[in-house]
Amino acid sequence: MKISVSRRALLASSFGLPVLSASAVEPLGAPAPITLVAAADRDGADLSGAWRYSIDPYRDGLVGFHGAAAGFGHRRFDEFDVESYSRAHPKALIEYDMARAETCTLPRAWLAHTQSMRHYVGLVWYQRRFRLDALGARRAFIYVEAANYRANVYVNGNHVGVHEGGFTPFACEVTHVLRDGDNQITLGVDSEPSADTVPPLVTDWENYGGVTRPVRLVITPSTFIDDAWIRLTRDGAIAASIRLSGARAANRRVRVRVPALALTLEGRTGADGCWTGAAPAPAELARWSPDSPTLCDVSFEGAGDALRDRVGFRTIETRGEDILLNGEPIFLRGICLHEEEIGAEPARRMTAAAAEQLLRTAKDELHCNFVRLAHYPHAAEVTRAADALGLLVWSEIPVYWRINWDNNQTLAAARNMLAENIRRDRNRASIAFWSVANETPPGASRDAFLRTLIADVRALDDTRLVTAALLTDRVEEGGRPIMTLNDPLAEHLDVLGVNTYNGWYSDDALADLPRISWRSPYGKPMIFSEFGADALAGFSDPELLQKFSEDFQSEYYRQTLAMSTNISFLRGLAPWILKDFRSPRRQHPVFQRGWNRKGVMSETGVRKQAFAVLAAHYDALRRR
Ligand code: GCB
Repeated sequence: MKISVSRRALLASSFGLPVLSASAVEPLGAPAPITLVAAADRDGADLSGAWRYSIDPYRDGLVGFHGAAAGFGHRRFDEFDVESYSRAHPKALIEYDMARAETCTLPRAWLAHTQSMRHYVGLVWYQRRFRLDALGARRAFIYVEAANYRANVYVNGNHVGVHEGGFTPFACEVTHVLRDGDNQITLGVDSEPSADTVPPLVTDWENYGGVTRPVRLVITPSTFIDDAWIRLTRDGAIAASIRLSGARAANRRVRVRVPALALTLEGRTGADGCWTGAAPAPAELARWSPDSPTLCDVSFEGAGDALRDRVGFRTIETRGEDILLNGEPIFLRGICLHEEEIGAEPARRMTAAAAEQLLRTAKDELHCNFVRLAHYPHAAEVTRAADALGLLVWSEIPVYWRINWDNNQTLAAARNMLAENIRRDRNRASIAFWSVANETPPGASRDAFLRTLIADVRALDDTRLVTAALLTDRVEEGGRPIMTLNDPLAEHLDVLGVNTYNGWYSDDALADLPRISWRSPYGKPMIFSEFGADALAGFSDPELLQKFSEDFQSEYYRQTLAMSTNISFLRGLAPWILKDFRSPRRQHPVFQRGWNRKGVMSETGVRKQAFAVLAAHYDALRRR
């Protein structure tokens, strides 16, 4: 069966117009920014490797000392050979020379460049050269998978884009500034947070300034498939959407094929270059699940362009207090992760191998079916690995703690991150939840801010659930602690996340934890999106059960897990956290030394006692 639809109303729900930019929220129907889905598979060049770099703590390369734009001799992105120019013009004053600056390897956070960069916060310039063979009538883009936090991009001396947000990809078109042959690219990456950024000044993780994911030169046809999405809808259809970008995007034939299902959807794009089609899912469709992570090859074709992907089909929804995967109730056996590779000196270099190592530990050893990717969008390698291994994913943006709820630019930045994250990962079957916030105190401005984000998720992707990690109230009744969900946002979410640290951040005796009762007036599923306690791997203190001992942590796990079994509306667990992670807030000189020690394994992968406690609990749950 072939069905084709091409109407603005459908497109609004398929591509989630209006489209957002970091600087402002564009009006309905404004052209979308370039998404460049599947950028890594296109022609072009991976610009990973050796780059020159130079720090610029006073932002001399951007702004003069009286506030005007930086002048000649300061602009690191200008394209000329400083050394030969200086010889030819002996009176010229040039206070940088990128061609003779230090060399580093990208991608990775700059703390790995040299010891002196360990705590650097601010602007760093990166530069390298690359070759291009005849572009002809094709288009070219610089695609940056992540640069933390704000990045300016220059090619051959031209400013081609600026991006805010350290965890999502962006593309800058460079078709008209490239030359056949030798070209120069310069990135100015500024890691400095402020009260208005997302995340804001204070978090509980290492900021990892730098270019942490690959940068690519991407070559496309003049009109190309910019966005392509396929999904199983809750009413049992396979729907697909394509958006073409380019001068000839309107009224073009497009086609989506899933050979394993003998399924073809085809039609023509509308005036805006968009098309959506749908057909009932074939009866033989093998649905993706953690137990059976079936992926199918999919091809998207149109305007002479073609993309491939491997996609799983499944539904995720709620019914009362249940979460249903493919129509069946599921309990989520999860664990939280930061984007930090295993090792003594991580540099947020999340290769496919590093992602697989982390996720396999969760899946094969802890018996997880779920991971919470805290507290920002993780590398695409992670969600790809989750698809392949069979792990449901909670994906979130860094709307964390003390956001400036009243600043429209902050809201625009958060909306843009959310949209970029969703557009990047809508084809990943593993993604079950889009989370809009972590531990934010209720209030009118915060509620309005987060309701906007929730509405954006629903417009961009109606096949996932919306969640957030909420704060809770605590009262004592008859000497018994009662934890209550009391947040107006809960009405707008599908699933309620709760981070609970009784016994770690409260002085409850561990043995009392199972007596704590939980109340929710919302009739919705709840997940413990965090619980945990610090332990230094190898530090044992069975007598005293001192905090930071493995014995304390494992007992905390036993008692918290016992508490969890008494909560009728609890549908999942994601303890904090798989691995110890860097956090500048944590400076106990014996136990922490800059690491948050709530991992069930150390930063180098040493399993703590709590690891086995959690694994045994999950093993028992999965056998039920
Ligand atoms: C939390 C935060 C998480 C922290 C954790 C902790 O509630 O969401 O980012 O790292 O607690 O260790 O205190």
